[in-house]
Amino acid sequence: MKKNNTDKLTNALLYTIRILFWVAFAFSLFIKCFYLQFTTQINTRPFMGPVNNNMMAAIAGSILVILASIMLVSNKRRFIVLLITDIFFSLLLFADTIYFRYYNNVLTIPVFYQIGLVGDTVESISALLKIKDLVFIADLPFLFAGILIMRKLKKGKTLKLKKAVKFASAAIFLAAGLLVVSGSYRKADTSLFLYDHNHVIRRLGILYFHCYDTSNFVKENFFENKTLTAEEINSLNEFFANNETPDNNLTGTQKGKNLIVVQLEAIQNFLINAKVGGREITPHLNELARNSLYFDNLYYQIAGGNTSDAEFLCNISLYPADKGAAYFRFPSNVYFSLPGYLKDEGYNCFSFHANEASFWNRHTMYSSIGFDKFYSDKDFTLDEKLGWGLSDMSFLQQSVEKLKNQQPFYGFLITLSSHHPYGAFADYDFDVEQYEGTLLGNYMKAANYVDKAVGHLLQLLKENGLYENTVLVIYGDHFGINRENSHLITAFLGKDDNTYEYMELQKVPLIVHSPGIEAKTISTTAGQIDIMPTVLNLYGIKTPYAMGRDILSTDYGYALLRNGTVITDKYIFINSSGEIYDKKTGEKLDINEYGEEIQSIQKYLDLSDLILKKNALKKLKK
Ligand code: GP9
Ligand code: MN
Repeated sequence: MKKNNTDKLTNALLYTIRILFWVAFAFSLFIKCFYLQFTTQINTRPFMGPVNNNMMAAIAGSILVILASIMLVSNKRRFIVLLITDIFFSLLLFADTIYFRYYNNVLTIPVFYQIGLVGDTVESISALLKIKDLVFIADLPFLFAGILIMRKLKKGKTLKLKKAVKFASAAIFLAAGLLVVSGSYRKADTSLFLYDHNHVIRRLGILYFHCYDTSNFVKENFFENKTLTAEEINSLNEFFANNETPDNNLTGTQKGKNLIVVQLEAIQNFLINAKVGGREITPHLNELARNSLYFDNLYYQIAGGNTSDAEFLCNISLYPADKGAAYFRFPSNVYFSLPGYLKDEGYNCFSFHANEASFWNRHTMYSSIGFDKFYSDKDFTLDEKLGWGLSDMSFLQQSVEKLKNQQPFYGFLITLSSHHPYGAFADYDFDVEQYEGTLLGNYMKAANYVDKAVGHLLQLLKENGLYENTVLVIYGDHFGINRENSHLITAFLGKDDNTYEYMELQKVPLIVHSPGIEAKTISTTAGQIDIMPTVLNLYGIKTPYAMGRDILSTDYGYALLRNGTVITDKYIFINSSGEIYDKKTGEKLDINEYGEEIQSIQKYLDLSDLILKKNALKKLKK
């Protein structure tokens, strides 16, 4: 009788401890996630608010899903698995937090591939630690004690959970978890997920993010056949063999000089030399264009990666990814990049952009392609705010300060002030006459401001003794006025609003300036993909794995856009409609005359996709 009572008591105690163990696991995991979300400032106070509530619900739902899967483990191992899972998440969330304090990003699977780089940069993890981080291990002594007590009470017996109970409870937890997470997903603003991992974490929590990152990685890496066939290798080798850069009269003339490449946000080519009310919109760029190599027939080739695609085209000379952003999908591929080539020549290579380092996954991509350091928003003093953040004027000033003692250098500078929708320039002092208060008017004002900033940059280079010894490359990343509103530009320019004129507006300026280079306007049709081979040839550096060409070494130009549209010196072929226009007159042409050439150019997209999806340059590398 007495023994029976003791057994009952022991069993009751055991059940209580088991339940407490589950609760402790779930609760402590929630607290750790919560701590991460706020200590990183991915989420901000007040704790209660629509975004934070939704994030917390998603974390709770994710924990329910984790609990459901552990319920399926055998009776014997279930609590040990719970303990191991707890340790796993403690380590992961702790590593995320430490990594975030340095990089403003949590860990992703591609980052694990570059862990060597991380090791080099994070000199001392201890400097990043905070006493509060003990929260990541605070529960462990209790869980260990729980395991020991349960062992003792069980005395070798295994208390069995009936199969039906086990599966039923797992199913209930799983259904509840998925319901909560999908509810949160529906409520979350997912529009920014494409640009920045931190937006995913802010809205759906760190656990959802790791699941999202893992599934993206698995999809990209395990469900795609990555083996290159002999035929694929041949077509790649053949393409690159035919794409070698010949020498021209400027080859090697800029060897040893510094390089500054400025990517201007949303600056289209029609702005160059355009006037409003008799005033030039971009007087500094116009003057610079007159004194430089000015490419006035260069098309932007961006796709789903927008600004980051322009960077990718310029620094890597491959086409952007077929969907999404190459910066997110293929950051750990082998690339032959502008910073990579210049690093081999002993250059110090830096990228500058006064926005969050995580935006477009820049931080991961930049370290992967060989920039020594990425100066992001945290590295700049926010002494003048304009639009999205630090003003271009101050950005360029601070960037030159950081660059000037690092010669020989390659500085890649991305401006930000002239980001759509240009409202920040509504009161800016530049008279746009009848366009005052309109989208186009504000865009012109923004362009005038960026132009002033470029003028300031030139002055800074002169003041700091860098002008003579630096090649300055300036180009626009993509359109500033979207398709829907492009009739505003054609009306301003006094042109018809039709497909041909719209296509002619999809050009960005490219200016290559060096006191040693004679000025010339080059109207060969080209794309952003051609920037790297063109610029590096000036340094005497060949680019055997670039898909672009040196614009100065060819007299027949073309630009292939990511949507399959092909523009050559002769025609503009619109892939979506099959229409073809004479490049100079806009008259319709007969597609049959050019079909074969168009198809052979369009194949380059397949080759570029092959390089990205199968990491082909790793295999071709001699
Ligand atoms: C963000 C900036 C703008 O950092 O480069 O990006 P966008 O919206 O133009 O792609
Ligand atoms: Mn942009």
